[in-house]
Amino acid sequence: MFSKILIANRGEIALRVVRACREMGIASVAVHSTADADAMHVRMADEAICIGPAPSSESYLSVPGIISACEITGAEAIHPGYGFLSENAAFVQVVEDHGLTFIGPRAEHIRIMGDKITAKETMKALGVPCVPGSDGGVPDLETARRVAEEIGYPVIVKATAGGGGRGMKLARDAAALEHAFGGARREAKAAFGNDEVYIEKYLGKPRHIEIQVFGDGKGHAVHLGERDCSLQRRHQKVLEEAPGPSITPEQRAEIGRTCAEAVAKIGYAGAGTIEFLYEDGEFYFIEMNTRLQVEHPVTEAIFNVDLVREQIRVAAGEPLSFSQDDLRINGHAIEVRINAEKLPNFSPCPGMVNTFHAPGGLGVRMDSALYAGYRIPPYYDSLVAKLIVHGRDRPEALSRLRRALGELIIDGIDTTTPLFVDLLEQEEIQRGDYTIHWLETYLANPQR
Ligand code: MV4
Repeated sequence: MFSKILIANRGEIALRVVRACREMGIASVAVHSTADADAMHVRMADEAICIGPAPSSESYLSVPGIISACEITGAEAIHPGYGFLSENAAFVQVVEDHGLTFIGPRAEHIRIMGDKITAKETMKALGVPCVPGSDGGVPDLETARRVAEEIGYPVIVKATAGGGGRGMKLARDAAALEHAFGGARREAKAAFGNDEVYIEKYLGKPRHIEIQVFGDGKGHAVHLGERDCSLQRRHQKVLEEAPGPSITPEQRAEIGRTCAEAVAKIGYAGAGTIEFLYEDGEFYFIEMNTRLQVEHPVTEAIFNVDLVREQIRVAAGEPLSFSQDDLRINGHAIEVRINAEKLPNFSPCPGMVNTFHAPGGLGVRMDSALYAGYRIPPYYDSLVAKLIVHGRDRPEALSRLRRALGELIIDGIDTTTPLFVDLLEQEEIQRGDYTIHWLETYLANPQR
């Protein structure tokens, strides 16, 4: 096992990794920008090193800064958290070239899943159900027309270097295809420097269901069920829950086994998330994320596992501490993302937090790096807290969420908290009856 781990991240996720390290008897090293000298992850870690100025590009994304910090402190492994360098295959290569261990999958697997066409080809070959579409890239409009006629309209044109919704264009009919194809290419070229695109059948009212998988890097893997992450605004998740309200135990077992077998076959190491669109009882693969996700705590809650501890164990060459048969779902969990944003426009709202009180009690978890007197810097992501509730069933989790939101106090800045109080009153939320489009439709029609 490692004696010291460097955490190449900030905020609540850096704190999350510090906590896992401490419970495992591993020393932790925080890195930070000059803007984060007073941040909680710096205070909570055993050691801290400043690696650059406020902009992420010169600090949290600085490969020389992070490698140097490992050399100075004697850290043997790097936990990347999410975002920043967590899905950067070139970084993983540099880490390994310096005799350090990356706590995550191999560079090869990050590379495969980072290219959406190779990800889809790989998953299809491994028996994972995919959205009908082009086999690989679509080089020209003529090919695009042929593919679209074959699969039928509406179709969606996507950038192979994309993900998270950028470089995506919908074509409702043949007349709209030329514009969509050209637009997707241009956007992809501008955003990613790569204009390769592919085409899929457009699904009109799906849910976003993602399967949590975990591989030991030696050909064994398990799944930890699904999360329903359909409640999103502009491709930013807002609320996530597990298990998915629409998924039956039989469906879970089948798609879960398919996913676990797929990642086992490629020798995948560590945590991974296989994203699906789910419509009319069918799963359609869209993308795979090769990192720990923001919403991992809902899975931790219902399976009673520590996913960060498992990441560290696997990276150190140890076996997973559970088998598929050990994994049983207990109850229901919901996470809401508390962002430092002003409603109704979700405009960033950094600044001084005067009062901070985290809710607590049975079934309540708050992952946050906030404290009273902390000034939220304007340079980074606006996520400031994740409130995760766990109950014996979904209604209990919902009432616990309502109760916990009532206890939360964040004074001095605006947050997205009032949105969740509103959402809990909506029938569709109470019933778990929502698609990927529900939230934006709700927000576009001011209530009451
Ligand atoms: C789709 C789709 C409908 N049909 N693909 C958006 C981000 C990227 N991860 C994939 N996305 C979508 N792909 C097909 N074939 C609709 C979306 C989509 C979406 C997906 C998940 C969560 C929220 C979404 C919001 C708008 C569009």
